[in-house]
Amino acid sequence: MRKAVVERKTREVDIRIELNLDVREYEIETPIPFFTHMLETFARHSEIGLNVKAAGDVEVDEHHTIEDVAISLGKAIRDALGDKAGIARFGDAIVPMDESVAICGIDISGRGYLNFDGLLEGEVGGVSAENFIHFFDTLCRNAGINAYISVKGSNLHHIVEVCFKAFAMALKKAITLEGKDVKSTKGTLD
Ligand SMILES: [Mn+2]
Repeated sequence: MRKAVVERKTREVDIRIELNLDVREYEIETPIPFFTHMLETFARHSEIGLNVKAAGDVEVDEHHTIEDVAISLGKAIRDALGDKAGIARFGDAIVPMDESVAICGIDISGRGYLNFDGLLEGEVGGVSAENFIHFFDTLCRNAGINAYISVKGSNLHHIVEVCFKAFAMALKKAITLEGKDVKSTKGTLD
């Protein structure tokens, strides 16, 4: 089974994530409603089974909670993928959302790197939008995913949400099982 459980308790956060790449149910609880909305969007469009229970020191600000969910989610994806045998490895998506559009390409290479092209400035749902670039960067580094995200638009809610949709749809393709071998001339994706 391609699944993982990650728990992360620090002085700033208390997070538990259960992830199953091969079921579709999700339940997300965080103290930041807009972030919950984004994680639900991610789960829905990646079709990854995801149970997130996150508490954090949002009285400081939202940064720690968003960052540590990204660390935990990234580790859970990496754990659940195991040796990555049989996965498509690459995935892509071009997703419009009203006036906004995002392009995402993913390579589950084992090497975490985010190439983000776009402007996320301002506040949405009480969250500074730059936290979402940090979210994707932290997620990619902990999951061993190389992602390119390009986004433009004028409504910040749409701009952030369409990034989550495009990332999720590209990841859905990349984790799809299509064979038995590790898709690399090196013979490994670690
Ligand atoms: Mn929305």
